[in-house]
Amino acid sequence: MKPALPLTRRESWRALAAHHKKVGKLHLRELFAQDPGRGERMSLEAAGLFLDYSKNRATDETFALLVRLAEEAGLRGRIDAMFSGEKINSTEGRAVLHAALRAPQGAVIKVDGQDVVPEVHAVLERMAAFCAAVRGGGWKGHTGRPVKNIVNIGIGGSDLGPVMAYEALRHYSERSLRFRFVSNVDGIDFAEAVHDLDPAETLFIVSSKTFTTLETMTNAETARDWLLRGLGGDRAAVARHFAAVSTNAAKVSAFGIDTANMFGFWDWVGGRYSMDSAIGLSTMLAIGPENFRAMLAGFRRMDEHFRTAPFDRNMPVLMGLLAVWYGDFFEAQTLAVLPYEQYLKRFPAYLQQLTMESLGKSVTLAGKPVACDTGAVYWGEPGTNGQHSFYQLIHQGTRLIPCDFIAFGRALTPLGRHHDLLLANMLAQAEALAFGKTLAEVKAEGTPEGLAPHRVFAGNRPSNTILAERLTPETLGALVALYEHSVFTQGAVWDINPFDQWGVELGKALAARIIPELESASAPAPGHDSSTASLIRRCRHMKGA
Ligand code: G6Q
Repeated sequence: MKPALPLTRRESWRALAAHHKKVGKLHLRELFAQDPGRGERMSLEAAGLFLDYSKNRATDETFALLVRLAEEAGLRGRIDAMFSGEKINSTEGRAVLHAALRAPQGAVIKVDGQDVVPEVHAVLERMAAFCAAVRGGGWKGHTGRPVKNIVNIGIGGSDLGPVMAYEALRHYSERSLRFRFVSNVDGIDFAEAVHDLDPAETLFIVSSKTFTTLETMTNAETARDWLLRGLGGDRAAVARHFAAVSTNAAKVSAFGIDTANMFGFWDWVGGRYSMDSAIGLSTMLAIGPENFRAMLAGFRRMDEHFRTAPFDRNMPVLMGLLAVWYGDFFEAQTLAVLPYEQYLKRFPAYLQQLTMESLGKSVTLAGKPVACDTGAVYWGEPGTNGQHSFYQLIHQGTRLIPCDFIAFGRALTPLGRHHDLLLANMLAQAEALAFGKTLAEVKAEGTPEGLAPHRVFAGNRPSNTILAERLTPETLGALVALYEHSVFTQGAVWDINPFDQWGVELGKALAARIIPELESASAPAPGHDSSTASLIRRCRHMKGA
């Protein structure tokens, strides 16, 4: 469904712009004073997650207007189109069906007339059988020893999800297995990952949708050399020590991997939306098939909520609309994601790809320049560490940085007072950001005149707080799906394609040209700007060429 008018000329956009003039300066102190029930009222539960969105610079009217914006953007039709397998990734001619990866057995989702759900479950079952063999010690390496180390080789979407999920669900992982993740083409990544591993006990999972990615194939070849060196050079060893996750059977087989140990997925799964496909093989090896299925169930619950809940009670929709509100009307450039949960330490990095690769676009679906700012810079670190570094700027700097706080009511490993201290800090930060401390309050504490302005906290810094009872595979699935669908909502409002990533291509192509220029014995022919040419000369000189 094509919206009739460009975004910024639509009625809802203009109404929001006028409304922003009216409420943009309202302080959260006033909003809370006017409505004592605000904290409870502006909250929502879905798929095991609780969202408090009351500390946002928004009134009931703001939310009503934002919902109108979503409606005018045709969000409902776009959601239906995604879930029914339409080729909404129009620049790549593909359906977008990560939701099918967690569809229950028996559901019917068709792509080009073909129901994809049975294939999804067939792959999940093969993954489960493989995991049972490896985890149970039945899978033997080339010398007859069971696997103790699992090294996932992949990059981007074939790495960030697996790393994040492994770290997030470590509590549930099989501790007798060691997991490592290699992504960077910098050889140090591989060297450090294997320096203390015995090849006879090591299984590599080469995770690459295309099986052509420079970094992954370079690391996979280095891994194969390392393995063969360590096991006496018999190429038959490769089949016992390598599995692949890919859509490219020919290339997997050419590499020497037995396609019986290849786990497939489909072109309708985007890299950054693939952690719940076979790309999650390392996750399943770590936490076991049952926990993996529980994670899928969490995704599914959030999918259902997103698909069916009215927009004004829809968690991903509200979070996506708030991101639009701050980015386009308050000119916020960034958004901080602050998990108060050490296991989620890689969650901000994961979200960076999900949000920024998806929403870093400047043309609409029709190829016209967008009329407003699109994706924000997402960043963050786990609390409380961030409090002792960059929170200063969030509290007292000149920029508006909306924050998402994430925490869990119960610790997975309760240790003395730790969890209460952790939660108290998170609650305090959100409170301090919203309400601040006035000059009068600072002075009333007896602060010397000259110091008082330095100790003022303006407040009015918005945040969401997401709480769940415990970090479980299911809550992780729901949390990831929450952000996936928030991204979808933002993409729909901006009328951009959140499923392609053409912006990564130019650098790749230029690197392919520079590689031989660095490696060749003779000086490269001219053909670069003077800066790049001189840097190439210097690099060649430094490596002694
Ligand atoms: C994600 C991108 C990208 C991709 C990597 C790895 O949405 O498509 O990050 O996941 O470039 O690609 P391969 O899995 O094909 O190696």
